Amino acid sequence: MITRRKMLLSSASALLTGGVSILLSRKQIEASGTQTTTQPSPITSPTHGLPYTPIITPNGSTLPWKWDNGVKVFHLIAEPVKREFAPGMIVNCWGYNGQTPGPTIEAVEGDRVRILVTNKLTEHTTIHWHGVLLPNGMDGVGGLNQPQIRPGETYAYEFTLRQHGTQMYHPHADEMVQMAMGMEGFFIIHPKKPEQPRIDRDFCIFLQEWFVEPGTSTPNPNIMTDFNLFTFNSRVFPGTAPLIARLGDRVRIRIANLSMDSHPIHLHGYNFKITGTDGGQISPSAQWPETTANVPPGTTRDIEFVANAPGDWAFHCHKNHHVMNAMSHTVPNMIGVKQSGVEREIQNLLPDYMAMGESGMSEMETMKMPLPRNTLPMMTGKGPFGSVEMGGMFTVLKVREGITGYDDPGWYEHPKGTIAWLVNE
Ligand SMILES: [Cu+2]
Repeated sequence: MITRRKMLLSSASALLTGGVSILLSRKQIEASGTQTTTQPSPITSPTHGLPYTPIITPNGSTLPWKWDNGVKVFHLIAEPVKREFAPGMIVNCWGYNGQTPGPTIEAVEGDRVRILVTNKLTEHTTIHWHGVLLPNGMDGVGGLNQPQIRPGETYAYEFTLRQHGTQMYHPHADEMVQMAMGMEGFFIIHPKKPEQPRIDRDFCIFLQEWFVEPGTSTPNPNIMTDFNLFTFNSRVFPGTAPLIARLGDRVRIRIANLSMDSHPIHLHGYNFKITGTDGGQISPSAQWPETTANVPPGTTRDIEFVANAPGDWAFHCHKNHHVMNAMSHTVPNMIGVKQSGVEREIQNLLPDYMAMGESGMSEMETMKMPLPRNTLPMMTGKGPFGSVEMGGMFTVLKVREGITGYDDPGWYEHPKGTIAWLVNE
């Protein structure tokens, strides 16, 4: 027996040598406004004339950089951040440069990079460059490879990129707390030789899971298994940005996981190949077709396909509890239990009592129960045909013919006769 309140609380609980770039001519760099000196200024990276397709971080951004005598200089600031998981819920996280995940670092194989890390947290931190091949003293394990970066200090990491692929960055200090609070980011290294065929849309999505008690705002890092919020780039559906592609685009989605669980990420309407991991490229002869990419903790997976099927295609974790928002596993299983007449009788004793779950949980969507503050509905999201009844790790791949830009094109308009229909018997 549960009351509405109890249900909610327990449940609802470049390679630059001698100043000469082999990737970007000096003219290109200047034309793009990138600084070629050490002048302090807002960093703006070049976006034109690049030998690669710039990464798209949905609900996020790319970390700007500037040249300093042939070195690409980046600056990460570790700090507390307030992150809106979806409209109606703001979470007290930790991250970098005001974001979780931190901004995506993008560079090219052969680049020499210097990454400044300033600690604005209340405790020490470090950064480990996960999967990046580098000198041991740059590996960022606090106590093992370097002293801890204390609050207020700035450390510089500098190394030459000897590989390409989808890598990550994250703290290697008080890991249990710092990663559970959202400290992580992509470190993407493009190949020196431009890819053929060229990728048209290159997305990256970071997976994370959290426990935020309903009615509160701060993740509890002590939780080991029973998480209640599951995010793509620290957003839950319907707060996750759709992935937009033009019909015929070659699409790559890079997925990274630093959570405590594996996440089988499934794409509807397509099959794809897993083309890379944080260990590097997978040779074409070793790739096989898939519709779901399992992404274990501490790894990345790149998936690739040609967007040849127009529509609004679901893209989500296939663990059922990872596509809903905060709920509890202490909810009794009432499926198939006849509760008629029971509700009124119990309400005499417990006015808040609500019979529920008899025919499934989708009714949760329509119950409109009052929610604790800063708490999202368990399953929600409006589609063109009604509620999508999803939350958590869910977004939509929108493939359209003839679009001239990548703004959200709205819902798919199905050709006549291509929607499932109601049969009158
Ligand atoms: Cu999952």
